[in-house]
Amino acid sequence: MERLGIVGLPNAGKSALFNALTGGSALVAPHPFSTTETNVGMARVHDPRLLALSEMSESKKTVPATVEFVDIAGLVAGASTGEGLGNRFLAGVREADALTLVLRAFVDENVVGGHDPVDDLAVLELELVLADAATVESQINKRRKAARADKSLASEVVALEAAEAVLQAGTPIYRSNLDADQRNLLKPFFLLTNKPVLAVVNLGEDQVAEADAIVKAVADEVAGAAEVLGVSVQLEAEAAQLSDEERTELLEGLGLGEGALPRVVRAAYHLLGLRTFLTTGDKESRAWTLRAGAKAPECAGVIHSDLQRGFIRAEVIHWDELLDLGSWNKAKEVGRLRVEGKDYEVVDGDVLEIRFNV
Ligand SMILES: Nc1nc2c(ncn2[C@@H]2O[C@H](COP(=O)(O)OP(=O)(O)OP(=O)(O)O)[C@@H](O)[C@H]2O)c(=O)[nH]1
Ligand SMILES: [Mg+2]
Repeated sequence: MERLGIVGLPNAGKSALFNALTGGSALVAPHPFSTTETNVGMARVHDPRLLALSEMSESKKTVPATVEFVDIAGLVAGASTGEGLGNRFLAGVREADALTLVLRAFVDENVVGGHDPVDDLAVLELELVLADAATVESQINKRRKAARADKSLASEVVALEAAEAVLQAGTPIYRSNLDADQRNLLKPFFLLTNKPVLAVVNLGEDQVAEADAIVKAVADEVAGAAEVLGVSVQLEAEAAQLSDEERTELLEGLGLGEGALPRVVRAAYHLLGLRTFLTTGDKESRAWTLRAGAKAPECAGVIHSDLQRGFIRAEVIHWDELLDLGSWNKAKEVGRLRVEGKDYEVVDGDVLEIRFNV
């Protein structure tokens, strides 16, 4: 299961964000290093397609897809050499498949720490870069030797050398000029800055008017290498406690629409390379998670291992086409259900019914 690590300086609001996303109850406190052990939780992916299908089928149950978030100990300068909770921090980051960097912008004199998100980003990235530089240094000579005996490793050494150069220049791999092939070749080394990144700027409730400018400063800095979202974490955490109606009223009243949390979850889901297929019926409509590129039997296996083992074929229709037709039976009647075999690559938004025999 892929997981998204929540990373940031102490008091950036990581645990507050984690709680708001997952409904968890991680300790949130105004002193540094409140979090010592990682907290793991699931966030629901808000998906209007699922809601529409559920309504169409008059489903008794509606089950959204979920994505796993991990709240990690805070980082301070020197973490790469074990300062603060450095080792726990690095272990937490290493186990994550992608990172959400929480950058603090909110001003609160009762909460220790700075409030320049671009500064936060620089401190975080420096430690991650230093840790990666140490990893590359410890590996590169071994891999050079191995490549003398096995010519197929030459491209890996080239990728390591490219990584060494950008890291020495202080650049995280995710923002470097290394291409996708080189970044893939580096996967076995579990470099921290080779993971995809989403930046969340934690805005104060009083910063709504300046929000765009604050977020833009971070976006300019990362120059397209990461999505950057502004979230008023505390405000949205409070909103998350309310009933659906009260929440909508509060957030829309502040001009925040549905709020930023659903966007954070969707961005995280995509960053992890996750996609959704759907099933719908009167009992249940459900969103299921697949990895980009997965074929029909693998998706059947997400529902139940028997469905993969005994897979015969899938009946498939894209969600919007099904919605236009109004029901699964109608789609069948007018011959719009496609029959797909075991080589069919399921795409995001497909609605499936699996035929199987065990
Ligand atoms: N004013 C304001 N305070 C916030 C906001 N987000 C978090 N805080 C406060 O900041 C403090 C730290 O929040 P946490 O979520 O514990 O921070 P953390 O990043 O998990 O911190 P560590 O676990 O210590 O690394 C708490 O007192 C929160 O109430 C915000 O958007 N506005
Ligand atoms: Mg915390």
